Amino acid sequence: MKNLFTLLCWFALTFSALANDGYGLWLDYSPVQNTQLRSDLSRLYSGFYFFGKSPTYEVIQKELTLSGEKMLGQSPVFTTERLAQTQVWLGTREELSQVLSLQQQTSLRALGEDGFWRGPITFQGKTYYAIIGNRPVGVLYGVFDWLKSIQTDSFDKTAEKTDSPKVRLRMLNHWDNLDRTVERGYAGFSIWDWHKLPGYVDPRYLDYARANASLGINAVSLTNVNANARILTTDFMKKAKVLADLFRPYGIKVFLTARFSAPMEIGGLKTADPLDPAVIDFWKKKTEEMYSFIPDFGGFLVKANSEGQPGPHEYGRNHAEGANLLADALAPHGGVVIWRAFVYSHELDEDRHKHANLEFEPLDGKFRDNVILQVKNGAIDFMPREPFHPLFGAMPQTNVGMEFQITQEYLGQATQLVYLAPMWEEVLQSKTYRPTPSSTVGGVVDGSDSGKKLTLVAGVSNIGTDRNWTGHLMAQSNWYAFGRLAWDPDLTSQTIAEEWVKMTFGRDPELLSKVSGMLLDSREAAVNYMMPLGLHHIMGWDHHYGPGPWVTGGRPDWTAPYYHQADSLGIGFDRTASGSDALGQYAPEIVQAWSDPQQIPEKYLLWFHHLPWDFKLQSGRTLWDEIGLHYDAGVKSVRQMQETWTSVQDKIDPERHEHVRQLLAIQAEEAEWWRNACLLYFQTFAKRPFPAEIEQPTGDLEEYKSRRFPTAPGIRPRW
Ligand code: BDP
Repeated sequence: MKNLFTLLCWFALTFSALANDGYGLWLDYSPVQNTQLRSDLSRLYSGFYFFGKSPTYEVIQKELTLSGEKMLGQSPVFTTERLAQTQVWLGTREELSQVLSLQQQTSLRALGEDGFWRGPITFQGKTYYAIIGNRPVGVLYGVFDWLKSIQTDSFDKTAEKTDSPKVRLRMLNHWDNLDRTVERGYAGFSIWDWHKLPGYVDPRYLDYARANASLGINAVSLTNVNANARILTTDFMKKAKVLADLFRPYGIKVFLTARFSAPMEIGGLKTADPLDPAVIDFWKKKTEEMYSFIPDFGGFLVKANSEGQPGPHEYGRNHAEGANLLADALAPHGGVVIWRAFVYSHELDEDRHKHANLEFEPLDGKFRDNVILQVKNGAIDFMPREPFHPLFGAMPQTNVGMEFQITQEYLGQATQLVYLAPMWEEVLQSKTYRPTPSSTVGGVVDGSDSGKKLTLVAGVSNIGTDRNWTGHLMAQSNWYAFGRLAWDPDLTSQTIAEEWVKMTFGRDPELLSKVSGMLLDSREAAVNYMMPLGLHHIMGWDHHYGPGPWVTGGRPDWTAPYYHQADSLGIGFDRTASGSDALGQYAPEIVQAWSDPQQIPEKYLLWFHHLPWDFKLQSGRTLWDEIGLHYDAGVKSVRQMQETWTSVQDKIDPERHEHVRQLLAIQAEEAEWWRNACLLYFQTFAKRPFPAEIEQPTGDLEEYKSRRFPTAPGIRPRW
């Protein structure tokens, strides 16, 4: 008996040592196997010298300690002696000025405040490896980049590397409520434990900051855009201050969401009119108080006059007047207002697609310089595929930032593997033709086409209290990809996928090509089994889980038939000049090409056109048949993903493999559910048989319609 107990303990210990629950993200630092590299690194880790002092350098020391122990089984040596024992030099351009040539200093300066240089420097006959930034945080970014090069097998000690972000604010938006529920959160509860703050500081906050800094994310908004004014009370400012202090050495600034009616809710005023002197004074004082706690506070993120949130319209004022009120309060402190363009009226719009442009374009030039308009990637709402939002390129005198959704509200939530970088890449690379004929969304957003300096890429976070942070382990790749694209919107989804796979699962070539292949195919698979050929907004009511093309009731623009418009003649939303003319909000080049159903990319077909079921597509097949083929192809792609995953079983630790295996099985069922339910429903209009080559949809449409998910996660709070 005793022996059995000992054996069980041994097993438990051994397997817990092997177990990998994904907590370490892409920063798990697997051991370096290559002997030459090991010996080079071992030498480098034997002598780090910092040219200055900074809390950020302490962060770097911790990261070097962790990485040294995990990659080499060796603790780094931090020397106080600059020359003899030293192998690696770390510091800012200014700190290293005595050892850098003027030319080196000039080229470093050109990299901007977050840029870095790393490479060999020869000084008095000895070569050092140096990592230099213009600020300590640039050094931190350089160190993370160096560690990444080791983890992705691309470190060359003789090569120089420079990099700097193309976007100024690289920001996560948490939709976290003060009671720790997370709107559209699928990974547990909020990691911000407001109740225990400021007294208790969860160590997880630091791992969160590390992960963000490793990607160059430099701003976080902590609270839900459907905001609670309480966050602006003194008690909560004290709590937010603790987080801001923790994040500062990692180069991360804290933002908070501001509820427009806060002057009434916590200020005791009778109005929140942006032109009222008492309201102006409230915001001025509130902002001053905020800066007394957080001297580098980033600013406010605001959702106003959208989906029931209060805003300037209540007082007959426009969005610019609302935004400028807060901008003026923040300006003396260097803060920024991020004003969301996700608006649609309380009354039914003729086409919700048009609303933001109708409301914001006339305000171009009216916003203060410290306002950024944060625009979702598409005009409806984070659908699996949307054409880019027509506001990009349409407001040349305004700072226009991007809002992506990392949390997979409409893309499988936490039960589906959907790598989102291909979607973001597609949007960023879309041609806007404005402000210049060669402009792209990415160019408008990063300022290269718009000429703007105050640039922003924001992503709605998918982070929660689950051990693996993101619910689905593979959704870590979306946090990773978001950060990388915010740093450089020109990166490809493939490059990013390969980096992430190497850093997460290791460098085995077969594993790399198979798992990155799965990631890269996954988004198109989801589009196919959910909303192919430009279909959109046909998901389940409210929780948005699963199919719901039949959903009616409430506001028409919250229902599915409003968007798919299926009838006995055909399907799709006519947004051309003969319909709502939302298409007319794009540049003439796009209007011309997309007005023609034969010329528009088929992926956007039903987004802009209502077409007969027998309309012929490029394949020569009818629209009805192609819809069926797309749904079926989506299901088959998921099954392929399952097979691929099985084939790499011996290359991945059992815990993470099994986690993903189970979720892929759920995904396969959900994909079939989407296909069957949507095709059976659309068939009631099309009245045609399914194409013979697809797996024939099974199940009972009435049963699909009757499914209810009252406990689905992430449901929005009721106003
Ligand atoms: C929608 C979400 C809702 C958010 C809203 C927003 O369903 O929960 O509040 O976006 O972005 O996609 O404000």
